[in-house]
Amino acid sequence: MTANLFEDIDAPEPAREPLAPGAVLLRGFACEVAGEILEAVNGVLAQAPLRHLVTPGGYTMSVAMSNCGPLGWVSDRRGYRYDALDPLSGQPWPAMPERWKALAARAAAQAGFEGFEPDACLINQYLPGSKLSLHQDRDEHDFSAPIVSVSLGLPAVFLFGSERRTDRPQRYCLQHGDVVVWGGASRLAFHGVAPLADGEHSLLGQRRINLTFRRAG
Ligand code: MD3
Ligand code: FE
Repeated sequence: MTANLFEDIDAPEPAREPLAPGAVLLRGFACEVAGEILEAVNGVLAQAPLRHLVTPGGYTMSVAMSNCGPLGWVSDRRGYRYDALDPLSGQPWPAMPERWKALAARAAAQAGFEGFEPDACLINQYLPGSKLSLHQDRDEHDFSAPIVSVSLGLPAVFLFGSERRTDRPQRYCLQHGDVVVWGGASRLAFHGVAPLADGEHSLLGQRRINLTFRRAG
């Protein structure tokens, strides 16, 4: 038998690491296209700049955010919601690049979610010290669709709990190019990001960018 010692490496599918029921880590899935994604991020941010949103409780978020696609996630003193218009410009959010949609759909399919069609992409920028407190993503209409996240730049410690806020979360390091699909039983899990550590990334400098693809409407 002539076993192909490289068959795992040659396989077209990336390593699929199950994190929890419905949650799958695709390590390095977006590495090859990271440069191209970053160029498109810059294009989107030229139209819809990053901004620090205020929570309904009156706190200014340390993560800077923007969106592209038909819907964008926003927060202000009135609450969290998806809106078709950027409140800064009063204009629709920039279009979601077709290549991003295709990447998100391909990642979702790898995790068993066929036919994922995101209508919102939230862009989060973390600088050293930026964090995202433990929360659930529940402003979307239909929780049967997964959320696909793409991490770029500096690594982050991602906190992943259960549907109960009080359960102690697991910690994972999310690195440049990592893609995670969060669906099924993990869709309403509490999660967050620990304060970003200092560092320098060759492509992104002193920051981390996370894209989350969502079916919001
Ligand atoms: C698990 N962003 O934007 S991405 C968010 O790294 C958010 O910027 C983090 O949480 C970030 O809402 C984490 C990973 C992620 C996104 C959505 C999830 C994990 C999730 C929804 C349900 C469960
Ligand atoms: Fe979230």
